[in-house]
Amino acid sequence: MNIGMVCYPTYGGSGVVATELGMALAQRGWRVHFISYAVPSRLDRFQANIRFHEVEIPSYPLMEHQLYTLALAGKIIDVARYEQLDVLHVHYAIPHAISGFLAKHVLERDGIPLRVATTLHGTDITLVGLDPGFHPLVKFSIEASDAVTCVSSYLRDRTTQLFTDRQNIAVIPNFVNTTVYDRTRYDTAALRTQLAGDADVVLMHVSNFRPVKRVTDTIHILAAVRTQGINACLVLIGDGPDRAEAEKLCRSLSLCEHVRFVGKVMATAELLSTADIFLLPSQNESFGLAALEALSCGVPVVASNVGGIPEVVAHGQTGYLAEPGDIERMARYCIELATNGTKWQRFSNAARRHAVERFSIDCIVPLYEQLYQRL
Ligand code: GMT
Repeated sequence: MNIGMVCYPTYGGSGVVATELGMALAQRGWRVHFISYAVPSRLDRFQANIRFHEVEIPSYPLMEHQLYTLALAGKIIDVARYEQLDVLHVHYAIPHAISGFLAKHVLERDGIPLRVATTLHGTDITLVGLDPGFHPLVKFSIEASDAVTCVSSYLRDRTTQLFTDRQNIAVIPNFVNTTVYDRTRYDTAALRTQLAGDADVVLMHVSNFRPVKRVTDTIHILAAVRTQGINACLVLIGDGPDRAEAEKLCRSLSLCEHVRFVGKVMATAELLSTADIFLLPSQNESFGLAALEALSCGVPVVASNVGGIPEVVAHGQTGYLAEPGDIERMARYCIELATNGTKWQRFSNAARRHAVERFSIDCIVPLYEQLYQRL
């Protein structure tokens, strides 16, 4: 089967999931065609069965704004026609599902059938899709897709509350490559020293530093942990709009020497494997893929009790959850894990087990395969 995979190529969860899915499918014998305006960040090497098709956006003096939605539809039509796509899988509703719909109907006129599956990831439903200008389009694209999936039950419920009474929306949770995200694979001692110096406890956070991630909360948590006499440091991986504010906060709290800004790194498994606790204090999160990757590396997670996070992190077993913004409680949970080695080990083992048993490629990718077969 030939599968077209449309996603954002940038540093973000939906693109990561699409890329990991495409790579897993290719390994299982499917032919996968990625379609985007740049090579997805995790598609970092040649792989048999995978092709990348770049969407080029034409410019003309008359057009002040780029026509990405149309350029993408045009590229989908081209790839579907010449590579004989059976299924198009679009990740993130805006504008991918609209481009997919357009392409499908253009092809239909030429007698070429193309089935479109849409996976909703988060802010396409909870934030961007709610813009009054986008809402009718997102609603339409959900209803017009041949299949729709959501990455958590929470997101499916929000989708039906906010957009549609469509019944057959499947929940297919995100997954993690538990072979790559496995701390026993890496000899992390030297890396940990490079990242964290002589710190006894390494807190870590990975995100795109958008306001919804509440990155500055991680710095306040570090401050609260350190006031208890714990020699902790914080490693921040990623970049985005709130980085400058986070750096400023470190300076004002005199924490610069204990906070390491790593910037954007695509291969996070080895870095995560050096951490003791992963922090995800988001305001909202439909799933929390970074938390799952941490769990797979045996890193307990302290996170917000919002959205789909409780479907990923089991409170009191693989980590702890608190209300968003409750820095004091999150810090208390970190201190508990940092000062009780037996408990930390128990949580770490449970975290790894939870990831392997519930969210591995073997558990989740067949659900997508069944969906494609059905389409
Ligand atoms: O940040 C987003 O909302 C977009 C998306 C992305 O591309 O980064 O993230 C969402 O999708 C991820 C993958 O399914 C989920 O793990 C994130 O929880 C979700 N982000 C939010 O809901 C804020």
